[in-house]
Amino acid sequence: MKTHYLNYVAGLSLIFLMASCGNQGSETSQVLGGSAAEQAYVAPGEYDEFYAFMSGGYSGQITAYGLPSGRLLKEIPVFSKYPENGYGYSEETKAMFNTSYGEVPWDDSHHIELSQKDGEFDGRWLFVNGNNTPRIARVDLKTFETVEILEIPDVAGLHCAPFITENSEYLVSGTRFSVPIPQKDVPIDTYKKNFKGLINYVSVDPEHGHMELAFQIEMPGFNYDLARNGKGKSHGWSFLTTYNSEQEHSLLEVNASQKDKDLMAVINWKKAEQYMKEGKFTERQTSYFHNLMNEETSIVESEEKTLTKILDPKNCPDMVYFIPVPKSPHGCDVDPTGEYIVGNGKLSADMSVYSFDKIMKAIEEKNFDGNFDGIPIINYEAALDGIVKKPGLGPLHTEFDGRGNAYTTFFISSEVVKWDVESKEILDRQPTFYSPGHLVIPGGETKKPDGKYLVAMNKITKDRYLPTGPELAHSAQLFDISGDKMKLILDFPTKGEPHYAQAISADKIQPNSVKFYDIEQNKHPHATLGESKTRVERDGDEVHVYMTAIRSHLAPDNIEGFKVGDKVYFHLTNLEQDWDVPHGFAIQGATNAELLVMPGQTRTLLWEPKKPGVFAFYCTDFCSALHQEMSGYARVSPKGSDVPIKWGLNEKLRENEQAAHDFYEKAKQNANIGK
Ligand code: RUQ
Ligand code: CUA
Repeated sequence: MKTHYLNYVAGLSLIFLMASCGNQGSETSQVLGGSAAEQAYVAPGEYDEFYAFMSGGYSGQITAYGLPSGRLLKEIPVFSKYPENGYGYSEETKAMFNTSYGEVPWDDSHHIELSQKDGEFDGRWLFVNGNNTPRIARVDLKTFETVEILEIPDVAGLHCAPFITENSEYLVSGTRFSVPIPQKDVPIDTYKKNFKGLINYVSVDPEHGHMELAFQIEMPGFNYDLARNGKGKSHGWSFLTTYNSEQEHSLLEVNASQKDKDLMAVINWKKAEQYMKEGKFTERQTSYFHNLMNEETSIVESEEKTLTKILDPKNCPDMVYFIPVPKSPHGCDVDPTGEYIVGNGKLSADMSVYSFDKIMKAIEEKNFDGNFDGIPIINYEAALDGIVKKPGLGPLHTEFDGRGNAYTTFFISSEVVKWDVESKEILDRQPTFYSPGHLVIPGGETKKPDGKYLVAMNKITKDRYLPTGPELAHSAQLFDISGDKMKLILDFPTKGEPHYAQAISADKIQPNSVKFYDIEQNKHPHATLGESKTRVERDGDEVHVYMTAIRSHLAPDNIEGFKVGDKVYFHLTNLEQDWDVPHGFAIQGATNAELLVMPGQTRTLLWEPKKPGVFAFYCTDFCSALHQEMSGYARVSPKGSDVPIKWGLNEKLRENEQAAHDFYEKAKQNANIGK
């Protein structure tokens, strides 16, 4: 009964939508009432079934949403500084933004990749690329914090990244723009002679997740766009779409669309590993930064690296091939069995589906149509499994449900199309509002998709929501894909412009969340492990304040003896050990941001007082009923004055352990009122 009704509703909605393309916001909301809304409804107090991690595009960050509710759970700062919690402003995290260009506090994040084991998500880490200053970041899903950023040298626009292999061996990352390698001052019209593209293999340490640039493959000067790695039988291979095989450098919209077919790169990375072992690489001097949060001190340590190892396909036979793909390909997706590779030509009317077995056979039989720069081009027909005929306009990305179906987004005709991977037959199509880029099915790029939902991430919003000035909220649309036909069940705004997302069952992440922070594990050199150890130390113009926070006071809370021109470092240790009790710290006149200090952690804020007076500081996180009382004063005297350093919470407490203990107990009781 219910399904019938829903089908009827879905049909109706289609009619409404087709009837008016201008302003259908109200019509869709009418037909989306009732049972469709119920499917996405997660009652207050209940949890979502999935986490969806969306890249933030030009926000440089990641957002975590719950599915099916579409509720925004958290914004995780990655490539952009984030005053909300002091990421990039605290002394401990500043180094996360170090690059060979200096401190770069912003980037453009596109592709989320969750770590995998045996071709399934394991819920440990999340990787994301920074396009503009080529970088890859790692987020630890125990804490939802960015813990590592690795710069990738000698590439430009790291768009084709960081695509993961089935045991997280590598993050395959290709350059979007080819550039002179090594960088040098040459006329742009020497493109064909001087410009090259690098495909980077970044290894991931299986125990700690640490990234390392294992090797780079030097390729012709195309634009490397997207990639996927093989799985199951095709494990050990990477597939990367390229455009601009014309090798043009101006007006690409015309000049890079001349040829009927571009090329997909097919890389045997196991072979590449073998060549690396045999020493077939060349080394080159360069510069790139590796920034890693030390787990014990929680301080980011930054290191400049100066050497890379490069493999040249000319010296490494059987490592790289090309296959023709019709008309400016974009997405490149491998089905859960590892047999089918979908190449979407943006300007092609059809979609080409390749067979891994056929590719292998063609390679074995040397069924090549010449080569490009010595790289063999596999015969198109020999590699092709079949064609999806006239599926829609502007195919971009494909994901799979694990039941033999593929789902492709069509940017121009603004729809999601479901088709049968084996028969290539089209099974269903549903409109999206409007122009979807990526789509995501939980586990949709793994061996075991959770084919219950699909989220389309739309590029053009127009009339979906109440207007918010010229920049409208982007929209994500949730479809139920458990039945034969897709059903639109929810529409929610997103932050930034999400490019890609990955979604994972909550039970792979939720149990691992760190809940207790042992203060004894804090090895920060400026940690203050107990209120009796709080102090203020002057060293020339530098003053170090060793401060603690516990509900509901900061210690010390009265400090005198600062002088104009000092550099004051507030090292704040949060003495709480239970999660959900961060404390914040802000002081008037600071020119950076606040600190938000997690339980058991130490964070440092630099304050440079500019004028004499008495300045207030306070906790910024409403941590208890007496949060408003969690404050203090800093006295600043003129430069050269002789006011001595002096601090206190309460002199009696500092000298008398029993009094201090009683005070904390009382304070904690007060703090728990109303918590
Ligand atoms: S791309 S909208 Cu930046 Cu992944 Cu296709
Ligand atoms: Cu601590 Cu408010």
